[in-house]
Amino acid sequence: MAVVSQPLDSIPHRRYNPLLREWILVSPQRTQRPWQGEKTAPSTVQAVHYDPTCYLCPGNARSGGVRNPEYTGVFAFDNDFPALLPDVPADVKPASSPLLIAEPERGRCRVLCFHPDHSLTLARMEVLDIVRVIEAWIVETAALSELAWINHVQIFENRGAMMGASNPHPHCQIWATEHIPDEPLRELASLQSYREEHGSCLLCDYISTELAHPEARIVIENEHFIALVPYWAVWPFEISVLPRRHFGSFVELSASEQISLAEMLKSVTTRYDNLFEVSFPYTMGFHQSPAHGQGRDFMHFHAHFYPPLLRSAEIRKFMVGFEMLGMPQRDITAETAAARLRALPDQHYAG
Ligand code: H2U
Ligand code: ZN
Repeated sequence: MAVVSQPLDSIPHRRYNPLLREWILVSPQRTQRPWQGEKTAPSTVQAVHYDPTCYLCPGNARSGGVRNPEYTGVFAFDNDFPALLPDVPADVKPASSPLLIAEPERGRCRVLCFHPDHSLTLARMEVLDIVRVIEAWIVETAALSELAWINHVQIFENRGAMMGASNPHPHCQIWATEHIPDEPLRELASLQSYREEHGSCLLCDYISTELAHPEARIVIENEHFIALVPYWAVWPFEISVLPRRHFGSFVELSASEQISLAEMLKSVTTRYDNLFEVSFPYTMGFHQSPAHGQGRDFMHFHAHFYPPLLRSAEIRKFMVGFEMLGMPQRDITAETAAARLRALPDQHYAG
């Protein structure tokens, strides 16, 4: 591996993602290029607290016909249009070729409403209400992990129409699967081989490296969590949220870590909204240990925020071209993105 002696903020270079064991191309000299392509209308902060047509608001009928209760806190239900089902025949018809491989996949899909108020987002919710959401994530993780045939619980939020959210009501999805999906499986493999080679946790060591130079990529620190733009970030304003303590899953969060995580989620999403003064779109989700033992000691619990916006509320990054055929690429460096996010106020622009 070549050592780069020039400052990385001026020359094209590639950076290694040790969690996914892949490279990403960084082209900081390219940030001034003109844009005449698509501009997407930004999502503004919602003003409607109850929408009679919303299938997630309290008391409303969902599209399958079931009526939501008049819930006052969080509300979880089985997805009416689940991608996975608990009962699938155990075997499929044998393939005619070893290159045509398929296997049944069982799972359960849940939807969790964060709050009865249709207008809210994590950024504009009270910390204690976000703690209620974290408690629900713990309950869902524990209940789904109890199923002997479930091995992974993936919690994720698609925020904003740009990221495919079907509804602005504050909510997330939970997909529990029989197999560990590829992304966390790759992370687990990297964490395991790093531990075997170095005797320590890759993410614990990465946190120490970042804490030694907090001015580089750390955006926010609180008592138990750190939010940073990872050295190998792909999305322009990508953030990882990492606990200082090594643990694997939601069910291991202490009471004070739950409050710290709630504060961190509010701070990260508030800064995101403040960046372009819009309701900032993203996909975010948590990676946690597998449900039944395997890799339990290796996983270091964390959240990934993958936001698509690039230069303004209207200009998004597309993962196309070289990125589909070659490798991921970014223009602004992780350090520039972190400095911009760090400089933003912790108070939401909409008050
Ligand atoms: P997204 O906004 O991330 O798409 O999540 C909303 C989920 O809610 C989606 O998976 C489900 C959709 O299947 N849903 C219901 O379960 N019931 C409904 O009445 C509408 C939407
Ligand atoms: Zn609603």
